Amino acid sequence: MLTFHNPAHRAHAGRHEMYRGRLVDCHEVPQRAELVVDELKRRGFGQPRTAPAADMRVVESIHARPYLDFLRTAWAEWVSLDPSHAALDILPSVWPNHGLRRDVVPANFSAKVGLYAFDAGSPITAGTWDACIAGAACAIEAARQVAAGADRSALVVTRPPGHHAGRDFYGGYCFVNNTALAAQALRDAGHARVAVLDVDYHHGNGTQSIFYERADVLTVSVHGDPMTEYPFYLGHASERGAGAGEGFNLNLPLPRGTAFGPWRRALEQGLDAVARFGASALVVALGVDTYEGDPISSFRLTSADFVEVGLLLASCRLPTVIVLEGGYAVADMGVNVANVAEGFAG
Ligand code: SP5
Ligand code: ZN
Repeated sequence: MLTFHNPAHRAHAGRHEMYRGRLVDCHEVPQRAELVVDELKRRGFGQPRTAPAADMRVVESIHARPYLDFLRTAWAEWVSLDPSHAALDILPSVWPNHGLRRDVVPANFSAKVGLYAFDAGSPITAGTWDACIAGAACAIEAARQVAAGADRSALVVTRPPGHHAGRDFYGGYCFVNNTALAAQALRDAGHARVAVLDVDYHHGNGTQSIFYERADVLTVSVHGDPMTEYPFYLGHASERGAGAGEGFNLNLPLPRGTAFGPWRRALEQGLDAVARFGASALVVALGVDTYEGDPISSFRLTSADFVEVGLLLASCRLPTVIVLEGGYAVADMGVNVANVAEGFAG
């Protein structure tokens, strides 16, 4: 298994996220990726690779240009409004919700933040763009290496995560959709049918929405039921795709408290769908926030279960790119991700 890591990830370091009327410490912290890289090295996966600069043609085929321009320039604009802003994160405070226009990009900075953000838990900081675009580069390069046959599989250790980010929106700690970029890069490298299997605790709403009307990329997500779990407004079983993409999205929501047995049966349903689709390559959105010790999630997978998750994913026997998404039990994160990698590599 090839491993990649994002050398710029530390540049994204949020201070606070809004939760129930308070600003609380961010869950999505730099140490998450550090501990994963450390554990992979300890287990003999070798020094992870880095990637050449992101191919912006791929990035612009997944994200809208005005949205990317906003992400790239947001910090400079924020600080230019008032130099004291340099000590603060960017968080939205107003949104174009029901009955308000989304088709005009306002000139006001706060209004732009609200246009592109869908929650108040995803701070933009001085280095957010640098971290995101370096992560995108890793995802694209991993896909290209796997498509070229350099190895059967690759693991991309990056942050911030990406699966909640859509064509022109961010949220859920995600800004640029690394998983979607890997899938698109596999398509561009000649794989006619690519499957995305999202095993993060949270529904991959961004990835679903990016590919919702496409028949060439199957999206499957096993996640906490959005009736009670973030991101709440997408991820129901009734969402099956639309237009040409009808039948090419599968959601497998599970109740709070789900243990490995029923979770595993849902994953097997997802794997069956990948096989029936006839994918020639697979992208796994790997969140380990399904872990019993996760502070913001409620499934009950153990560290040992993650070895079996890796085995199950490998049973597809497809060229596979695994992209790191969530997981907030920081101290156990390295072990959990490395367990998946070891289970996969056999
Ligand atoms: C990639 C990913 O896993 N994103 C998850 C985003 C979840 N954001 C909402 C979490 C609400 C956290 N609640 C804080 C509880 C403090 N006790
Ligand atoms: Zn998650």
